[in-house]
Amino acid sequence: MFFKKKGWKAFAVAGALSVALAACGGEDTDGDLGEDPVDPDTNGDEAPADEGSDGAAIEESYHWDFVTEEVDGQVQYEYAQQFADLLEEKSDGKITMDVWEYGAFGGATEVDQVESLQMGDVEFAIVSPGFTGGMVPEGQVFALHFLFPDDLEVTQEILNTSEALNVHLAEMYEAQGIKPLAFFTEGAMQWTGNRELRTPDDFNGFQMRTQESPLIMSSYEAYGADPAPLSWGELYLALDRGNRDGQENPIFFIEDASFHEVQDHMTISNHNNYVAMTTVNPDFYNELPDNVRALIDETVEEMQPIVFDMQAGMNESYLDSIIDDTETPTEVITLTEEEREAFRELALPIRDEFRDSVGEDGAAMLDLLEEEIAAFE
Ligand code: 6CS
Repeated sequence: MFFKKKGWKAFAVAGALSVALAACGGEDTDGDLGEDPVDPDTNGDEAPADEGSDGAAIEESYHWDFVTEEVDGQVQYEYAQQFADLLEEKSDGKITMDVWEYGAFGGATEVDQVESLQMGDVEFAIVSPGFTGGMVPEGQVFALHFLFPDDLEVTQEILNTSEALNVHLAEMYEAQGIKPLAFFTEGAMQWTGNRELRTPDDFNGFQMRTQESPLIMSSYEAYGADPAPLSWGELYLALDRGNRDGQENPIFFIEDASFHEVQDHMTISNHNNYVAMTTVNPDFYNELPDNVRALIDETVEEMQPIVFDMQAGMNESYLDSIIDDTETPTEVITLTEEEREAFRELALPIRDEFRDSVGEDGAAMLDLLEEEIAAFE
């Protein structure tokens, strides 16, 4: 049984957004965005379980594919599984999904998976903006270090409510055949390395593995590193063989992918947070009956607090696993605020690089996002 939490789409800027929400059926059934107790017989809809929230029965059966960039036990895959279960339950078994681990859908890389979504070979995908820098340059806003607040609850609230992201950036993605339905954090990112990373000097000539986005690379070039993109499926071996010196990721991922086993050092830098997007092929989504779309939107909304708690729990417990691992020990250091400041100073000019490279609309989107973030601080 699910109880609706406070509506995550309680957008700060009500006007345009509530229109957008109403159009896609994303409001609570009573039209407000507050907490509503859920009738266990109906999963919170006034209609029975196999009806959409507009009350019309779902007539057809549907079977869809949902690809993720992670594997069993990791945040994205667990999210997609729970999403599929919830949708099946809400639709009384009329909607079922195959959930794919990273690499399982035809051996595709992260970038191939995005292309599968764009072509409609899969209906749903979890996409990390770090792999779409070549397709939607504005999505590189998530590559900017020290942009979002350190407090992840506040960051998630911004991801849920930002007009810059949920309207303007979402439109830019949709124009490229990728429709974001939600943005969620997978946790603060940390560095691992084959040497200690405490100051920008430590990055001098450092072969940093990054995702496939020019601005992620620029961020590390600003620290003096020598970044190069690589799919994460090849990263363990690259770190082990010394083809890459280090990488960035949330703690749960560092541990679960065993990167800590082949890295002697981890730096708690919190220089950024890892954002993922729940996305859908826009043509597929727009052609669905209203009641089916409404059920999808409702499920996306319900998953937001679930995935937040999931990443928080995993990141906390996996830090202990790394610290407690005596067989393949990793020295863990935490940057002081002064040490972080040295990186922040070098990272700030990358925002200008972002503005110069994405054009007027992208620059305006970042301006608005900065204002929204400032309003939370
Ligand atoms: O580093 C990466 O590329 C991977 N990191 C995470 C947290 N999820 C999937 C992604 O491909």
